[in-house]
Amino acid sequence: MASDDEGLIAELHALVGARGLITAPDDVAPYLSDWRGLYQGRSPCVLRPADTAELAGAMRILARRQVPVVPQGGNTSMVGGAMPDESGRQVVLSLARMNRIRDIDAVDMTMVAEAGVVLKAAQEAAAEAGCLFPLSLGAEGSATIGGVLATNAGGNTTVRYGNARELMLGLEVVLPDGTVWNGLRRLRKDNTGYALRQLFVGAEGTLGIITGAVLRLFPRPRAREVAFCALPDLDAALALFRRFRDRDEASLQAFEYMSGAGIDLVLAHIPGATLPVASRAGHYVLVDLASPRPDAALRELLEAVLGEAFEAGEVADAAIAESEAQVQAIWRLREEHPEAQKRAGASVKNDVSVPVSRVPDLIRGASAAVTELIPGVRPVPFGHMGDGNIHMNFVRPDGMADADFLARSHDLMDRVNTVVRALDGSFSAEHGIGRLKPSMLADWRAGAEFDLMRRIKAAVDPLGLMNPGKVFEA
Ligand code: FAD
Ligand code: 2HG
Ligand code: ZN
Repeated sequence: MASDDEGLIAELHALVGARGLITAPDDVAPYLSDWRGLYQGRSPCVLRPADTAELAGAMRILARRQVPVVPQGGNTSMVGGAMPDESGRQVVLSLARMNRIRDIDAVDMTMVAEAGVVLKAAQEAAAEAGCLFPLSLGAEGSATIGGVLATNAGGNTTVRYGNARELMLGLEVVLPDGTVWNGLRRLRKDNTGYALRQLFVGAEGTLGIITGAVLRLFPRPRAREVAFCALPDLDAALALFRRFRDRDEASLQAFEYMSGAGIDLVLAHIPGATLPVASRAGHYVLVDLASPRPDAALRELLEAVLGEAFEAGEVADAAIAESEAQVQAIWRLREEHPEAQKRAGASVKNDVSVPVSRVPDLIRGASAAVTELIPGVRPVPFGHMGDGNIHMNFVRPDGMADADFLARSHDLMDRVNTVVRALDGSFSAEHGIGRLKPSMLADWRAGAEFDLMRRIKAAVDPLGLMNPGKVFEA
């Protein structure tokens, strides 16, 4: 260990104590690799402060010593956002110990949660109070409130409730120099100058550390219906979405697309997964309807819309969940897509969005463009069709070595992005920029927009210590 590191560790240890600092290499190791296995970082230690005051003190030490900081929540980033680089200079800052729910107010419909609260724990606390915290995603058992806000996570319910930024009213943030900004206001109207809280949402830890948040709660659903539908083609998926939206937009809480290839991977690699419809199809959607009104008659709505769609030839077969266990089994087919893909071999992910009306064009166009580049590649598009965000992913061809396929990642992503650009879309819908996509950001947002981002970064983090190499190139 370098003597600089020894001095730093001694000073941090004096502040946060043994529970607040991990230094043994075996214990530091789990913080240094990401879920996708794309990056392997190095760090002299992992800082785990107990509260905001300790964290602020640690930030003052790090700023004085000019040590870069990498905030980490549940470490579920899909773009290497929470990974330190290979220099061994960057300190990982884990928010895991700051996991208290400070307050729930069922009149104001708010929850004050610390950054390290796991998303599922926040959902459960809201449910215990008779409310709903609607953000929902496959990694919710590990992802944290700090992480979902720092990435402006979307997930399955964006179509109804919006992204993480729409679910947040106030923030507490520790700035790079250790200043604490307490903006934990629970107001629905608060036009007092710049909306600074929104600056930190989606900033991926490059401007400051989110330590707590006021989250919006909603009435809990008292009626729910979930269906899994097999469809003949992509245009049918769009037509079905329109039918539900036109009939009762407010009841649509998720509309998720899956391809035949994706479902086949789930059935092959996830033990216990079974197809709820009679035969396999090229395309599927999961429809989740919910309402706070117990008399919402969602079953009638679902059957009426599916009946019309059958008549129109848009739905080939459908299964409606008859129990909570069946709801979970249907959702599992969707949520196990990332894991099934991981088990199928190397894959390249493109978290892209287009206007909803262009989703069929996106899937067809990107699949064709990448198949032309790499014959035999397996397109596995899936995701949040109701908000236009499709995970336009590709698994390596059978028989191709993982490394050979991954060597083509950038060419492959370029092909997809060309299609996305032509459809007025975005190269990053919900996972963020992280370490994977800074060059894309510089390219896509070049000009006044990128220049303004850089000026904000320089103003808030003049020493460039906050999560270097993420969002902006190192
Ligand atoms: P981390 O991965 O630890 O960090 C993410 C970024 O936020 C990093 O840049 C990190 O430095 C920064 N950060 C973390 N905490 C703080 C903090 N307190 N202050 C400042 N910066 C911080 N994302 C979606 O949007 N929708 C999905 O449907 C979805 N599904 C997923 C499914 C799986 C199986 C997996 C593995 C990931 C999925 N993700 C999804 C990606 C991921 O972005 C989310 O899981 C989540 O937003 C990350 O939370 P986290 O606590 O794990 O953050
Ligand atoms: C999801 O929607 C996540 O399941 C992960 O955003 C997507 O694996 C992916 O590409
Ligand atoms: Zn997603």
